[in-house]
Amino acid sequence: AESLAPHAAHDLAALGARPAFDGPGMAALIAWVDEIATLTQPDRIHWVSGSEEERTALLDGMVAAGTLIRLDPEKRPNSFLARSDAGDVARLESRTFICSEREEDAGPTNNWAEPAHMRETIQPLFRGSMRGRTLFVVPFSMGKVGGPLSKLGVQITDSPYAVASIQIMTRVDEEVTRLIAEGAEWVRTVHSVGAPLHPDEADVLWPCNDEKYIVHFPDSLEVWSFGSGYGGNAILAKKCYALRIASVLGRDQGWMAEHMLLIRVVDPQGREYHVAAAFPSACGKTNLAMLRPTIPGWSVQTLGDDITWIRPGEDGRFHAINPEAGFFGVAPGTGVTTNITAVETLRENVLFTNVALTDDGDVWWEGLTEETPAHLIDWQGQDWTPDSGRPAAHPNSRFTVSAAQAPSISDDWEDAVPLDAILFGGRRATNVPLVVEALDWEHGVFLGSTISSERTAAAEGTLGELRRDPFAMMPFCGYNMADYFAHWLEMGGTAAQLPRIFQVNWFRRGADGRFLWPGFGENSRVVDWIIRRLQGEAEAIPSPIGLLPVVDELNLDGLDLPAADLEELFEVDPDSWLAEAQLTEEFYDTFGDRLPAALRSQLAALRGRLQNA
Ligand code: GTP
Ligand code: SPV
Ligand code: MN
Repeated sequence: AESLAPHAAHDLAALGARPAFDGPGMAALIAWVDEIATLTQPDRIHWVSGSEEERTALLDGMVAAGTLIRLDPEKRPNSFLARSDAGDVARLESRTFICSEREEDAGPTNNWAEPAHMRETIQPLFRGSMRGRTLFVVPFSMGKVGGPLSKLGVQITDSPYAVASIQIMTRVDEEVTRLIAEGAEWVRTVHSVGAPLHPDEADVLWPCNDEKYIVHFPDSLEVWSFGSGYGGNAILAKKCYALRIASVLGRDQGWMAEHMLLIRVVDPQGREYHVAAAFPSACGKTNLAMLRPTIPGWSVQTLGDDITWIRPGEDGRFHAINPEAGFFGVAPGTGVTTNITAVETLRENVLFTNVALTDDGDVWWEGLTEETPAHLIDWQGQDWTPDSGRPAAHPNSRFTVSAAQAPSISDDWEDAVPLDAILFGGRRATNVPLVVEALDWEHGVFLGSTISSERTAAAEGTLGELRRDPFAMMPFCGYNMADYFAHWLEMGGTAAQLPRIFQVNWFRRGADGRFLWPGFGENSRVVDWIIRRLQGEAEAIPSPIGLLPVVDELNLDGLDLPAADLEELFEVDPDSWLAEAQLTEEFYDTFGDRLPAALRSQLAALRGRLQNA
């Protein structure tokens, strides 16, 4: 392996020449790269082409450097394990900033700093930050290259791990550079791990910096990220661009960028429906996107697992795409019994981060198999046995894999689909029933605005604590959330046939603390009811919080669900809902006058219904 190192490095260095495209946009791109290189002082500049040869050289180079561990090719072909620094394992909301010109445009839920001031703060950090490293220029397309709903961007990064990840998560293609050269619009994103190397200084396996900034300038369509190499902090096309920046573009241009999975549901008669669902981080999007129904006759095809862009079409319907090209999914809990589709997707060509390594050169995480291996190397590279008293994989350990590789992926997954239903959900141990249908669009927007969820490992913070996460967009909305609510209300007037809105909760618990609903594949029973509602074939009964299934309308054939559990799953307790309404009012108050009046009316109407219940 040692003799491979210089060879691989040479191969990579031999690639990476600047593509020779002409056109009005090329000079601006070159000038921007020059400007960032002057600031960050890299040793080399590599223009990423996206070729196979380049990808192989990049991965080989990281294996040689120790950044990646190559898994046993017999067990997991062309797959790799990365271990991050223990202080760099998740998104950092406290270090994430929306630097709009005016503070009120960022709103009370975002960290804000005056743009000029923020530029002054981060410039010194980026100054010389790429010394001893390679600056990669990565052109990417969100949505298929040249597609009608697609958008372009370029990420500059000094992290080869980020390059390898972006290649899976987006379409990295020289064709993007050609379009930019021709004058297409693009978003500028800059990323540095913030760990310059002095000559002769040995690199660490996961370079990063204690000081971290994830900064968005929505007015100039720029993202600057410093100090972290992990996930959404480093793959800037994902949460930073496709949600925070894109949500601002959507507000201004009349479309929506949402934290939603996207699926096609096929009913037993072969009729197709498209469903998008917004659940907060680590609350089941990837799992629902890969749903394998347990009820006969139904099937689900995957279109996307995290982000959906939605536009009103000329046919009076909303049309949706998944702008991503891969899945950056939570590993723990992904197993043969919970998400067999994901397990099959992960057979080869996977970049794993912070999972455990088995003694035979494969990966493992909690929940992958029922049996726990007797010995592992844990996510921090330490010996691990089942009595170590700590998880072997980090709770936010992840897999990065191409979407096309999922056995459930639909043949036309890169094309836009008309949207039939939107689901909102979260992790709620109490109060929220298994499924409830909104009365209309405005009530649905109200439901979305009230989503709360128990905190997960996907971001820093205390696990389990209940927090507000409206539309699952709290950490991802690039502008004032009150304006975002207003945008949703307005979008309701832009289509003749709006998607119907539902709220779901797979996570309600009994008094003894166990989940009342089996979840995963059994969620198809809820999807079945939702689709039959769209068809006008299932009945619902009004409740103070919305429309509930008439219980014998829910297909529970073959499910061993105690009657008491079923009842508890749909219980609506007026007192605890009134207490929740109080919390909603307090949350709404944080937006002051900017909160749309329609939402206050919805809250008043809810209280009225609860008081009469
Ligand atoms: P991000 O990628 O962080 O946005 O998360 P996600 O919304 O895609 O969540 P994911 O599907 O990865 O699920 C997160 C965790 O919830 C995993 O540990 C899953 O096993 C668990 N989970 C998903 N669906 C269900 C369900 O229906 N019931 C229960 N009990 N757990 C679930
Ligand atoms: C999430 O936290 O919602 C993720 C992971 O999907 S990250 O891309 O890191 O934001
Ligand atoms: Mn996910």
